[in-house]
Amino acid sequence: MNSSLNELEQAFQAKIDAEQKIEPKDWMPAKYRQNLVRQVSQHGHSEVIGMQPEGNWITRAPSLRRKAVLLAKVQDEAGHGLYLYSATETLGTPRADLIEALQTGKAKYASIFNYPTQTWGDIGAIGWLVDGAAICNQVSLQRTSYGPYARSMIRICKEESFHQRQGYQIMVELAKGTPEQKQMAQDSLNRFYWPALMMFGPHDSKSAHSAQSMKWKIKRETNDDLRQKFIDQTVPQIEFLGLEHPDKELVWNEERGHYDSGEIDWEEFNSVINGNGHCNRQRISHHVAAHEEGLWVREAQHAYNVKMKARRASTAA
Ligand code: BYC
Repeated sequence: MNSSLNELEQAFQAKIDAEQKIEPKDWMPAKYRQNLVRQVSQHGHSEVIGMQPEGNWITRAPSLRRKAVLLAKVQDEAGHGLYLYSATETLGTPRADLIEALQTGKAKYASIFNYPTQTWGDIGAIGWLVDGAAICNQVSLQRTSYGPYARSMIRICKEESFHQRQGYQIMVELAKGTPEQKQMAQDSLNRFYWPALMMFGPHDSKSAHSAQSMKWKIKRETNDDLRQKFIDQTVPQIEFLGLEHPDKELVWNEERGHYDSGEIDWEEFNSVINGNGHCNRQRISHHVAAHEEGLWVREAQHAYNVKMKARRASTAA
């Protein structure tokens, strides 16, 4: 490595160690940029693809109020996708490249969204567990080293808190309802609990990116630490609902001050992230169809931009 590059890298790391934010025009190592583009764009894809399982229930929500609330939540997810794509674009990767990577399977999105939403209870479980897991992770990402990503997280976390409450409220109503409703809540908890734990990624010892991402403070807490936080906070929530915990091996460990838990089915995790989940193909083909349907909007926006640019040039001349 030549000495000037070495010096730049040292100065970069010193800035990170001093908790200063890295901004778009600052010098950064190519691998820092690449790793951020990967994580932030995949985060954005998760928000956008995550609209599908919930969007599936907008017309079937049990009341007008529930429809309005769910519609607002799904629209928020679209907004999160936009902030995150914009943050990624500040790193020099155009939106079209990000979309292409998603649609061709080069970029991943959270595995949880490849599970189908079969009942209204699943909408409660997603809000409570999926948004809950997302908040656990994203609260720590508010302190991520890249400025635009950190700032987007602050607003996203506020909205996710509302999402989590709406999901838990659905669960409370079902769990305190008729025996059939309570059973629906239990089934949704059973189906979404383990996939929610998978949202935190592989164990630290198996995580390809964690060590470098922690050093660069792209990630502020490890996959296992965040997962543990989520496991611990979910136990009293399940108790309050009066539901059975899906993890039969869960036990309080006095010495650690945390719950010990059963093992995740990593074979299932790997199979889903490699494209073989229940809904992977459906999610992508739906995204491709929606993107093609929206082509006229992008063309109209482009034509308008060209026209406005020409008008500004002629006024300036
Ligand atoms: N699903 O080295 P690792 C939401 C991949 S959406 C799929 O530990 P890293 C919401 C990982 O990408 C919130 N893939 O990676 C929206 C990597 O693959 P590549 C989503 C996963 O990045 C709508 C490989 O496995 N939140 O709230 O250090 C409705 C090795 O993993 C998963 C975020 O995206 C997974 N679960 O750590 C409702 C948070 N886990 O890229 C709600 C931001 C791992 O080498 N992201 N992989 O091909 C992160 O914090 C980190 O990227 C992760 C993974 C903790 C997810």
